[in-house]
Formats: sequence, structure tokens, C-alpha cells
Amino acid sequence: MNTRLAIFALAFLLVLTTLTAGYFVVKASAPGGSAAGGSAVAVTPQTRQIAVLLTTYEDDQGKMYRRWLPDLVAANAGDTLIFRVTNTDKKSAHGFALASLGVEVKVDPGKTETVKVVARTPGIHTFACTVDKCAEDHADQMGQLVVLGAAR
Ligand SMILES: [Cu+2]
Repeated sequence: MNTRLAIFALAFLLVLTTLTAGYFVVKASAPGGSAAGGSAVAVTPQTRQIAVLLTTYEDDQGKMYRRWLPDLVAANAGDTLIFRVTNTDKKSAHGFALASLGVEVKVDPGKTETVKVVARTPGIHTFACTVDKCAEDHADQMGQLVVLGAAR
């Protein structure tokens, strides 16, 4: 009788251990999961240099477009971002502003300006031209900075 009980207890412990280990393996491999129970993936802040152009192009009908290239930039919360902003438009000055992060710089035709900012706030931040009436498509000169990170 005692032998049967010991075998049952051993089998029970084996099954329990396997299930527990399986739980932690699944939890750790799930997106955003960790065995410690956290929900956010911790990342080490980095310094990133990002080259952004206010670029111009002309369509088949001769219509001019002025846009940011790239118009979508990603970073992790806490990253230090060094924007190298170049204005390739030979006719007009443009401005680069990330209003929600307190960035604003004016860039003369053909020039490059450097601006540095720490991406403290997770979320989607819009960047836009600040030189009103720089061109007829001034309002379309926009892009987005996506700052990844857990909201606190
Ligand atoms: Cu502009």
C-alpha cells in the first residue's frame, strides 16, 4: 500500500512539475511576456541618428510635391534622437517641428540642421513644417515619430 502511495505521489509531482515548467515556457515565449510576470519588454535606451529630408518631386503634369523622407520614424522611449534635417527644396526654407517633444528648427534651402531630443513620451508624435506659406502644399508636409514604450 505504501509503495502504491509513493508511486502515485511521485507521478503526481512529476505531472505538476511538467505543467508548471510548460506554463513558464509558454509565458516567456508569448509576445511581450516574461517568466518574471512583467508585461513590457525592457529595452536599453540608445542614441539614434536619423537623417530626414524635406524632398521635392514633380509628377507627370508638372505639379510639385514637397514631403518628408522618411515620413515615419520609430524609436524606443528613452532614446536620444539626433535628427539631421536636410532641406532639398532650392526655392524655399522649411521648418522641422516635433511640437509635442519641444523641437523646432528652420532649415534654409539646400542646408542641413541638426537637432537633438530625448524621446521621453511613448506614443505617436507628428512632425511638420513650421514655415507658413513655404509652398502651396505646406499643410501636407507632415510625418510621424512612433515612440514605443509602455504607458505609465
Ligand atoms: Cu515647408
